[in-house]
Amino acid sequence: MSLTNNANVLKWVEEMIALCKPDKVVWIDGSKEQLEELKKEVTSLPDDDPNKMFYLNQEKLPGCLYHRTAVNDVARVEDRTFICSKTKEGAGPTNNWCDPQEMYAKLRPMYDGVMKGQTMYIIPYSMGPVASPISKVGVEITDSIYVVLNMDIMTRMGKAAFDKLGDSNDFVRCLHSKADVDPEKRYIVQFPEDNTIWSINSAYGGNVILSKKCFALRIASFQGKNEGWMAEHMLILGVQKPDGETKYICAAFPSACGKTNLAMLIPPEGYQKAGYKVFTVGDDIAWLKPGKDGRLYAINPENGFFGVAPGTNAKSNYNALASTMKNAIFTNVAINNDDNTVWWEGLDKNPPENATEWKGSKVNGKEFTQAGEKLAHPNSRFTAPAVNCPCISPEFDNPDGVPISAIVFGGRRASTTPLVYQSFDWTHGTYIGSAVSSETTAAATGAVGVLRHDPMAMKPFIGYNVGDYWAHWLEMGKKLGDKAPKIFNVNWFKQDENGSFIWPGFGDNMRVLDWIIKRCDETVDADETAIGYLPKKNDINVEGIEDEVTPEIMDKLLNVDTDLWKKEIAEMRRYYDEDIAAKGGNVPAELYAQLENLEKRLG
Ligand code: OXD
Ligand code: MN
Repeated sequence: MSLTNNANVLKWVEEMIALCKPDKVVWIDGSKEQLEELKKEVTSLPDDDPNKMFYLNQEKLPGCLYHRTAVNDVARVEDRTFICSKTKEGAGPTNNWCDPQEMYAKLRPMYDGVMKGQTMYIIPYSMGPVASPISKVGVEITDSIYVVLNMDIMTRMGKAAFDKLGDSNDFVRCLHSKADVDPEKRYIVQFPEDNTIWSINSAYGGNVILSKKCFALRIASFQGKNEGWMAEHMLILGVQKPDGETKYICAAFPSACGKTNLAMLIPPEGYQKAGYKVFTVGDDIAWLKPGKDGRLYAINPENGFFGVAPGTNAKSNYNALASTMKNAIFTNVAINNDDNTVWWEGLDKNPPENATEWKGSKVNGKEFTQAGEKLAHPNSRFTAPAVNCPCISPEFDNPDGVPISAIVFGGRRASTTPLVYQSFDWTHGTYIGSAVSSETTAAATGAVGVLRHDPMAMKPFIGYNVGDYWAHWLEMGKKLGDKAPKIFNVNWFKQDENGSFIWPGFGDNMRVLDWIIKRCDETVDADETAIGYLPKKNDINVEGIEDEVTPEIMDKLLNVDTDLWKKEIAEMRRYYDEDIAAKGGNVPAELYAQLENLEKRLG
């Protein structure tokens, strides 16, 4: 029985049934009973079934499940991701493009009958608190129970989403089939003008949890441009100060630069004693909209965390680890067969001897890791409910969102970029965002360790022309005027001559947030430099880490090397000219002007 009378939904579902030809159709109401049935079903599959999920130790990890994906299906696939806007210019130079009708014609035969002998699940979900005016509804159709169970964690899934939708046509139509998981026929396709996403031949989270990158960033960024708001690849955190006031900060870093760690930061002891607390609103995506008072408000459209497991431990991110202790799904980590729990590189120094590595072979984990092999895939993941997070913000479900005081950009840069600096204004901050670049990691397929431009950390996620996206940023700044958040840039990854990191990072990043908040409160001065406002040397609090961050190290962290910056400018000019403008991106004149001003200030 269908869960809604919405004629638009029913018509679309009928079309998709006619196309995919499932044996059975199940509407996901979000009830506990239904989800328990699905868990039973998916864990009862034969061990060699690629869709199989496993119960983990239900005493140590209650409600937790395990899944491994095909070895060629372990990350997002940017080369097979398309923005099919009506025109090529609509998608712009940062996206693969194909004419929408051509793409539909190519994919339709692949979906034709793809669910024969299988069940189609219809998943209604809300991105953001159901009651929030900023939230939006999506419906995902899938043939994968793994997707249903992940969507339950990552979104507000179930009938309430249809109730929110009413008879409106404003929902995103998401179609997923794992098909035969053939990487040559894998497609992750957004049709922004149709509010439609089609994903086929993958069963890996980033390609199939269509609420996340596909909707909440690619489709939503396009919607935001048209409707006057922003969908950004940003964490949202709140810092409660000793005086009780909480300041909210958004931060955009490219994939695997520690967004989840910063979002769940535990302040150093001195800060805790003084009464500071950090609250997580979101770890990956922010939807930002001007509120009634003219300030910029953010909601986290998601309801859980899809985090990278390796490197997560009680020290690096206690809160993330705690979030995974119940009702979580682990994908492509290793199993400790002694007690049916999970393990990954960086969890601790004791790889289990009696292990199953992520591909499914039983190995001696100690010998295996000593031989340089990885027990868990470097992009193995946990899907964990936000409610599990010990520091989840009391405002997490606030339909109005939280008012943002600062926006922070950052990336992995061994040199050039100082620990922190502040832009002169929103337009300069937009330039800084456009200049974000980082060394690549394992979150997407491709080479690791190469420097790539990743404007606003959104390169793989802007659902339209990057030039128009920058223009939209500038437009939003004009709308917000003097109520706009202040914009900063950070770099936790500066290295010394030997390639060692010189900033301790993790919880100590609180010291930088502290400076940022003081700048927002206008309670600390700064040095005006060519690149922006920099902290005065003694204004980054190093109490408790004086041995590690000596005055000499602080000099290095805050150094602005004119020669390196001149190279940076030359590279930015090349990037704007060759990678963007020459390839159909309309770089706003205001950004070129920022580049020229920066050049002049450097002398
Ligand atoms: C992610 C990513 O999975 O950014 O969040 O790659
Ligand atoms: Mn991300």
